Amino acid sequence: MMTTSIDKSKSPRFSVAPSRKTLRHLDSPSRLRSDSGCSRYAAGDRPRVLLFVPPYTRLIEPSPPKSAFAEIGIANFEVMKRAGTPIGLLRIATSAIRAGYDVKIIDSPFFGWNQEQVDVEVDQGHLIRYGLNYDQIKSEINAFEPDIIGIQCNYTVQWGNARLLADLIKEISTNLIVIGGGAHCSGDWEYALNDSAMDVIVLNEADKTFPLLLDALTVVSVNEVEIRGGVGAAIGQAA
Ligand code: B12
Repeated sequence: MMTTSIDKSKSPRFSVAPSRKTLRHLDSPSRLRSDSGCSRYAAGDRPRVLLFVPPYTRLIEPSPPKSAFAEIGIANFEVMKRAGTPIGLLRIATSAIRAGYDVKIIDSPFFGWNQEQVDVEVDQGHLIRYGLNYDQIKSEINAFEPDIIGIQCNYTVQWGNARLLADLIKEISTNLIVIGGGAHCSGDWEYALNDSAMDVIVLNEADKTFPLLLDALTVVSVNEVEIRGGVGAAIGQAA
């Protein structure tokens, strides 16, 4: 029998590592306590959690002239729009609701399906951003008055949009805690955390971790954590 060994040092290490110093985040440390969430909990209200799929970007570019595509009448290549249920957010929302939180999901690409704007002109075509615009997102945030905001980033190509949304949220209020999660954040967590305004990144499946993290962010004393489920080190586990 033949065996083959794989030299892992030669495999590509995927990352969106910036070529400059990371921004972390303009020298302010992560916030690990939601003051408004703690006040809500202490007043007998449910802390509020808003979960976002950020607006998305897609590329539209002309087919190469004289190519087989052009010959059969396909003038443009377009990355299709993402349509689908954000299953990951539904799952963490369910566990957060069961743990006593008031949760709302905003699927920006879907809610603003017909809103498209040219984001960047590139060599041959352009990048289009679609979904809710930033004024609409701001109004949603102001209307719901969340304590904590979660951003899903499953696709590395959409990381720039997730990062922009985190900036927008911190512009609204630095007291809002921003949590990132999803496949991209899980795979490239170091840069997701150190080069964005996100306070916490949750790795991999978050069905159990997310409510524990919410408890840790809205708890006033360790005894209270014990009352809620006995997970004193939730922050450590989540980070
Ligand atoms: C289903 C799927 C799709 C579906 C999506 C349908 C939908 N309803 O959204 C379709 C077919 C459309 C799709 C398309 C693409 N996909 Co896809 N897809 C998947 C797949 C197989 C499963 C995703 C899923 O729903 N999982 C189930 C849910 C429950 O899990 P989840 O979303 O990961 O959520 C959990 C955690 O991540 C976390 N979590 C998620 N969000 C958040 C947010 C917060 C705040 C927190 C705390 C936690 C958290 O908690 C959740 C519960 O445990 C993954 C591979 C995988 N195994 O994950 C690839 C995957 C996400 N896809 C991938 C890619 C590349 C694509 C495409 C770009 C492919 C292409 N070239 O066109 C397109 C993009 C589509 C677009 N237009 O933008 C890559 C992304 C890699 C990367 N780093 O970019 C993956 C990881 C596959 C891979 N290994 O290559 N995809």
